[in-house]
Amino acid sequence: MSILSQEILDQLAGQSIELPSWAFGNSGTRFKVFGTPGTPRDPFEKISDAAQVHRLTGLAPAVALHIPWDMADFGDLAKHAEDEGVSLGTINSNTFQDDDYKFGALTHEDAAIRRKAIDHHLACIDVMHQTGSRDLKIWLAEGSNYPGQADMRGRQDRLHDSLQTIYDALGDDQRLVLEYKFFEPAFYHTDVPDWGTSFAQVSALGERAMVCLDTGHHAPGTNIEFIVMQLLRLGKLGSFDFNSRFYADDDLIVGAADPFQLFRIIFEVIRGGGYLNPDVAFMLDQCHNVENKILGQTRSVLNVQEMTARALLVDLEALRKAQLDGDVLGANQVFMDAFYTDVRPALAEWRESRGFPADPMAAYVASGYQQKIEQERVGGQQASWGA
Ligand code: PSV
Ligand code: MN
Repeated sequence: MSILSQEILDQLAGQSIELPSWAFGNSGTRFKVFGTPGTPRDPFEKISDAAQVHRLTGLAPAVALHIPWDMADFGDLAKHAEDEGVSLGTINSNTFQDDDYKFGALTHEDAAIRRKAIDHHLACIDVMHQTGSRDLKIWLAEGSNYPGQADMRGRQDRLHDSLQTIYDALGDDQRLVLEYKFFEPAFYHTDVPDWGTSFAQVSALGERAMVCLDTGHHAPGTNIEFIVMQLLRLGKLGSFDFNSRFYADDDLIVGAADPFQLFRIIFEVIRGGGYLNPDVAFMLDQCHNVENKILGQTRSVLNVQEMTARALLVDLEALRKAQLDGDVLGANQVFMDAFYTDVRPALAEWRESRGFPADPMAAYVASGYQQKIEQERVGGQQASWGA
């Protein structure tokens, strides 16, 4: 008998994780972006690659776009996605690669530059109407490098005004999710550095404004699962950008650096009613600088599934009893017993029973898809984040 009960398998069957289109393009560090044979040249090829991950795992039915990196005829792109068996998901705005935004975008002192940044978001909302996307995700590269350089209070006030204008332009079934990040590219102050600031800003906008929690955007040692708990408690956790960090915003494969942290986060998602809750989007925000990109994404969704299965294994009754009894080590053991359970054989068996490969990583290698794209995608400009 499987160590995963039918009830747990049913819960796992509903899991979906959105992939970032940019994970399939070239990426790197500020030192070098490496090209790779077979890298997509346009959003259509990115979608085709993302669809492989869904075909192999059944876990990744949607793909997030980044504007303007993924500019296309969006009707055609949505049709292509549908033909490939996936859909278009969150639209990410980009106000971090234009010279005008050197000193800010939505917070800029100059009303004309703020207007330009707002208009970019209105254009993103137009894209959302064409793609059928629900969420507009905003991450701002805004802040200052030296004490005294900027009027932090004024910037916060302008940020509110700009966000309100964008929020008011959303359709009734669309949402704004505001992502925070503690530093980089600004090194002294950042305008949306933490969940509290994001929460304060989105709370002032309205019900359909939520916080996006990128797991890589916290200082070392931060108890991220506490933030997850708090945002769920406040009804403001809109989405995750999953990835791993060792040092800063490394964007490595989720669950690679600290699987136990991913387990703890997912446990709190389940505890707080955020699992299989359409209000909380599970997304990846990763780059694959040196590893195969399709395999990197496949590994990532499998890692999320594995830690979800383990988190669902926590014996909640026993845990609660130990907590109420003040049994510190007993409670911890219940928690750790679930974490240490190897669910991989049970998941492989279950995958096969549903018509997916037991080992999606090996199945990709054997599929010949990689050789095919390396042969076919010759010439043109490989997609990249353009850094
Ligand atoms: C910023 O570091 C970020 O996490 C934001 O989500 C961006 O949209 C994404 O990375 C891609 O650059
Ligand atoms: Mn992110």
